Amino acid sequence: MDNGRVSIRRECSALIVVDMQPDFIEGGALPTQGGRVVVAPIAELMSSGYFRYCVATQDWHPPEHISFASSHPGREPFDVIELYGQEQVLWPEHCVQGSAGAALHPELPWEKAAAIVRKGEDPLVDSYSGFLNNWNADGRRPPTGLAGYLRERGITDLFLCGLARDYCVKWSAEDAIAAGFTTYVLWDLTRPVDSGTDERVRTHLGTKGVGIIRSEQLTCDQ
Ligand code: VGL
Ligand code: ZN
Repeated sequence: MDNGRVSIRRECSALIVVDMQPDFIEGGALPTQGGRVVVAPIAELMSSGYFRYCVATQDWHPPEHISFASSHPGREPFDVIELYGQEQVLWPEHCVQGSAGAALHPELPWEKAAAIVRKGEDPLVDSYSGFLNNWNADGRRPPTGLAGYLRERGITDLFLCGLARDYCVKWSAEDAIAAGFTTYVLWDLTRPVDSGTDERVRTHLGTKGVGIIRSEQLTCDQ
């Protein structure tokens, strides 16, 4: 599959554009490595007509969100703490609701998006995945409703791109597979916060059954 063509079944396929927001691009509050590079090719894919739907996710935190290091006195960004019995990375303040860094990236054709799913709005719960929040105080991961939205529209195949490869794309892909979708990550259209994790992320997703492909492999028959 790695070198071959991947044929998109348009009628049952959606492109999921994860967190394409200025804060995750160079110059932003929580930049990925090379995020700038994926903007133009993602714009092209959104406009390609290859997918029945494009759906976007948008990281959307209130000020003083629990994932911010600044909300934990004495902590620094990228410290790891335990929160509700799980590991929580503490982040620089990013994607604060209404800020320029939280906007959908101005160079992408958002008029093509059928839906935009905001996540991370609960002040006390982080959310990497577009499908499920991270763990809450009750040890649950509340759904965003995205799986139901896609399922009700007859979508079975998902193609993920966007930022960040090692957090929101990775978690979204895992939850998509667990929810029963045939799931691909367009690896070249993602970029990580920490590129040191690339091989681990790729292997982990592959083990879960996620197809790791390059955008140049895509063909659309219909
Ligand atoms: C993300 C860390 C914190 C992401 C969001 O979009 O990957 N990473 N919030
Ligand atoms: Zn966030």
